[in-house]
Amino acid sequence: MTDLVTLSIEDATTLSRDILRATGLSERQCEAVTRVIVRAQQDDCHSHGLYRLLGCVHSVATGRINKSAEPRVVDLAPSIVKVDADRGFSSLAYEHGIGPTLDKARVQGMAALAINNCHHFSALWPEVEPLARQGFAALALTPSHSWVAPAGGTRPVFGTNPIAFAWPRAEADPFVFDFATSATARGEIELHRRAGTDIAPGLAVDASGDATTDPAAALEGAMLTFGGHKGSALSAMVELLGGILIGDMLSLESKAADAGAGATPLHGELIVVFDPAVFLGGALKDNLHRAETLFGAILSQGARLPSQRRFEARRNALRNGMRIPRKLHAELLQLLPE
Ligand code: NDP
Ligand code: PYC
Repeated sequence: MTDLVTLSIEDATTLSRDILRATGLSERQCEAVTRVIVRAQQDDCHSHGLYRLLGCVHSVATGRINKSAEPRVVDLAPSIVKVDADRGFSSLAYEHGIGPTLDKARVQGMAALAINNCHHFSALWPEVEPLARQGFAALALTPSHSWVAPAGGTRPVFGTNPIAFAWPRAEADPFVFDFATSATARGEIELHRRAGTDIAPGLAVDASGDATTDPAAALEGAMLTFGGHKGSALSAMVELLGGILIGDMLSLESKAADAGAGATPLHGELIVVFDPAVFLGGALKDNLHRAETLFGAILSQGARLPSQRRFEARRNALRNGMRIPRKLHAELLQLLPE
């Protein structure tokens, strides 16, 4: 017996939907959350794939998630859409707000979607990659709970604060990156704790501020930013743009509001969409072609583009299904109704 179980995309979708339904979450939230979870799993993003169902179920059980949340879309300005997620998961709020945001970007050349009051747990690339496939460039960022120390410090201030970016390519998968501004996502450290394996050096300090490779000590202490002061400054930027600018919580405030419940963070998210067709008009094609020169210069020396691994994993999952640890599968089955 292997330690892995293979699931088809249909199996994974049904499993996720049934688990979420059993929590009492509205059908529309179950569907929206399932879409991002299955997309992450099929791209081999284990930290934000089916594993996240454990966190979602726990979060609903804490009573902090609004199970019947109805996102409210507000046309705030010629280039700004705001969505109040009504304390539901971010995924449904994103789905409500992105259409009107794209409409504005097509007219103004750029537009922002500010999501407020959402519980956020997902990878960000599922929010920007589809936009690049429609010809837009897009940037997304969101705070989380304060788990990360600033460069030079040892006490948590920042969230793991991911930034995702996508750029359209006419004849290839879009250029997409998506990473935490911490040295690794917290979910990756949690997976090490579950597997009983050490984390790499340089990712975290323990509660006394000493370097650690013990995942449990790292989760109790503070994670570190990537690239020292550079990741630290980017993380602060995420707090300012994805928190203060849109009138929502900082990661420090989200963590305080959670009061130890362990629910997914409650805060805001900012997505900025650019329409190259408006910026470039008749020169669009030539300029997008120049971007290909850049990608070619990267690839021609044996380097890879971000998301290349994901796209390959996705093609493989579509052919052969996705593999998850047997232990996780057993835990997930336990969450299904009798
Ligand atoms: P990783 O360090 O695993 O990957 C970051 C990015 O770098 C990916 O786009 C990846 O592409 C790319 N990449 C990795 N190796 C290379 C390479 N050798 N050459 C070129 N590109 C490369 O990400 P993190 O651990 O920082 O984050 C994982 C996920 O966690 C993200 O999806 C993020 O959105 C999510 N997250 C969500 C949070 C939230 O609050 N909602 C908080 C923090 C993280 P590829 O995938 O193809 O390897
Ligand atoms: O993995 O750091 C993380 C994370 C935080 C919120 C969702 N994912």
